[in-house]
Amino acid sequence: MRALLLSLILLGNLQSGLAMDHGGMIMDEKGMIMNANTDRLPRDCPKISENVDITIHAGQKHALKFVGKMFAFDQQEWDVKPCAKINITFINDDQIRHQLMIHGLPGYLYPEGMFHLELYGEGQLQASLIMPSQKKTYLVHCELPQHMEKGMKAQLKVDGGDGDLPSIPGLTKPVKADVYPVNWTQLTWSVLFLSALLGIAIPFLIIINATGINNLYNKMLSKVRLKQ
Ligand SMILES: [Cu+2]
Repeated sequence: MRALLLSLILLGNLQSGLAMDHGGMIMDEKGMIMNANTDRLPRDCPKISENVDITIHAGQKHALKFVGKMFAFDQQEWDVKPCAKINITFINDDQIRHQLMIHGLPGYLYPEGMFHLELYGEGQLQASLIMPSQKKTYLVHCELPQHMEKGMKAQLKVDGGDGDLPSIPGLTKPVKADVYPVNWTQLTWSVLFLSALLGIAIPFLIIINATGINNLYNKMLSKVRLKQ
């Protein structure tokens, strides 16, 4: 019984310490890699044209430069040659979960046309993929709820791409821009009127007071001079 218990504990420890491979998916306690491809060539590629090392950071601090955004990658666009092998180092700078997903890849190499990296918190992982030769723009994003909408969206171009995707922070305009309408009530009109009134009155009051103080100072000065 004790031996059985020991072997169960040992097996549990082994499993938690090792990455598990489920088909195209490799996962451990820190993250997941799905559909990585280091050597299978796309049908339209006779050979790998170039090896590109790309480091991609994900996190809230990378969104600070974009107004109204909360999450972002540190870069929003990459351009590679047809049939390039991309070696990605994905770094999550946040304590929360982030993904790096590339969509629109050929399904015979990447099931559901997708390459997917995921980190459950701060950390990093590495994986490669080989791009087809077609001149195309691929969507790169984090699919967690509201992460793409809040800025975690980018594009990967092969051979200059076949256009730009909308709503890439700092790069392209949204299809439908956000609008923030004001609900004009009596209260908002009153606040606006009062603010305008104060804006006009305060500089006048400062000028009048400054003249008054100046006059008083001059009077005192002349009295002192007279006494002398
Ligand atoms: Cu995310």
